[in-house]
Amino acid sequence: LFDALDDQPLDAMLTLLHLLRNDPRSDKIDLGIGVYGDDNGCTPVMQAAKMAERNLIETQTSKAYLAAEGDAHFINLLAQRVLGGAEVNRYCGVQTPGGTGALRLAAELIHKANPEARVWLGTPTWINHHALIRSAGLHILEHPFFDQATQSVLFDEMMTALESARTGDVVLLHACCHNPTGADFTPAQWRTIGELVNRKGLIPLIDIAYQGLGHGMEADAAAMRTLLDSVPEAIIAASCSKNFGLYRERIGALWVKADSATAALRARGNLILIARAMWSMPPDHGAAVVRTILDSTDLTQIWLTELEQMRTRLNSMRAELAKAVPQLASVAQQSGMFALLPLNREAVADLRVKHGIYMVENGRMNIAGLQAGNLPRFAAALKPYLQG
Ligand code: PLP
Ligand code: TYF
Repeated sequence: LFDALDDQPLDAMLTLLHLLRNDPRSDKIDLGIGVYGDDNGCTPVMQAAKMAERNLIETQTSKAYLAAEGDAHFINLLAQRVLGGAEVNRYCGVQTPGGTGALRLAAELIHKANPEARVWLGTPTWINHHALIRSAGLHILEHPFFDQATQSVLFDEMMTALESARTGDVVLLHACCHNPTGADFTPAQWRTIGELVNRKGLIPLIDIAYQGLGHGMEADAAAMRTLLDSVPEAIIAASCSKNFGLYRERIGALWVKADSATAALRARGNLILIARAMWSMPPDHGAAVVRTILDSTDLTQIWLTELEQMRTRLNSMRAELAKAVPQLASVAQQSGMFALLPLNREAVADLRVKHGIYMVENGRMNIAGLQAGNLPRFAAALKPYLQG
C-alpha cells in the first residue's frame, strides 16, 4: 500500500527550524516561525493561563466527554471578545482544534453547502490556507494583495480581480495583523470590500488569529465587526494560540453568521456533523483555560495586561527597526507579528549562511524574534541587501 505514496519534501517552515537547531552560532537570530518571543527570546506560559491552570487542577472534577461543539460557555465568552455585541441569534459557534481546525471545518461546511463555491485568497497569504481549503475539495482563485518591493497593499488590483467573482464565492480576509505581510486594510477599504461583497453576493471568511497583537482586542476586531454587521452571511475562524499563548493546546472557534436564526441552527447541526467525522470532539484543556480567564474579571485583567505588554513590545521593535533601517519605514505602519521584507531568496539564504539570521524563504520575518540585543546586528546585516 504505502509504496504507492510519493515522497514529500519537508515544508519550508520545518526545514528552517531544522537548520536553526543545528546552527552552533551563539548569536544566531530566529525570525522564522510565528511564535511570540519576549526580549530574552522566551515564549513563557502567560501568568493568567498559569493561574487558570492551577484553578482547573483544583476544581475540575471530571474529564468525561463534553460535546462535539466543545465547551458552550467558552464559546459564548470568546464570542463576546471576538464578535462584540453581535446579533447572537443569527450566529452559531463551535469550539475547534486551533484556528487551523476552524478553517478546515469552515472549508468542509462551504463544500457541503455549495461544492461549486470558489475561495479567493490574496497573494500572498498564510502558507497553510491553500492546503486547508484545497483539502475540502474547494477550488482556489487568487487575487493580488501586496507588493513586496513597494510594501503597499494592491487594493485596486484586488477589487478589479474580485469583479470576476461569482455569487456564492467565498473571499478569505485576515481581520488584522496580516500573515505574512503585517499590512491591513484601512477602514475605508473594509467598507469598499463590504460593498463589493454585498453587490456580488460573496461570503466573507474571516481569519482572526492575532487579535490583540496589533492595536488591542477591541481595535483589532472593529473593522471585521463593521463588515459582519453589513453582510447577511459570513464565517469567522478564530485562534487563541497567539493571544492566549496556548499554541500547542490547540484552541480556536468557528462562527457562522446566517441570514436567519433557523438557518444558523441548521448550520450548527452541519458543523457538528462534520466535526464528528474529523475529530469527534475538540481537546478541552485550552478551552477550559480560556473560559476560566474570561469568566473572571481579575484573570481577564491580568491577561489583558500581559497581552498589552506583548503588543507594546512588537510595536516598539517595529519602530526601532524602522528607525535603524530607513528603507523599512513602512514596518512601523504595519501591525502584528510579521513583515514581508523586500528581499529575494538569495538574500534570505545569504543572511542565514553569513550571519545566522533565519527568516522564511519568501522574506517574511517574525518581528517578535527581534530583541534590544540583536536588533542593531540585524539592521546592519540587512542594509547591503536593501535598495535606496
Ligand atoms: N491563521 C493564520 C493567519 C495564522 O497565522 C495561524 C497560525 O498559526 C492560524 C490561522 C492558525 O493557528 P492555530 O491553528 O495554531 O490556532
Ligand atoms: O505562520 C506562522 O509561522 C504561524 C505558525 O503549518 C504556523 O502561523 C506555521 C505553519 C504551520 C502552522 C503554524
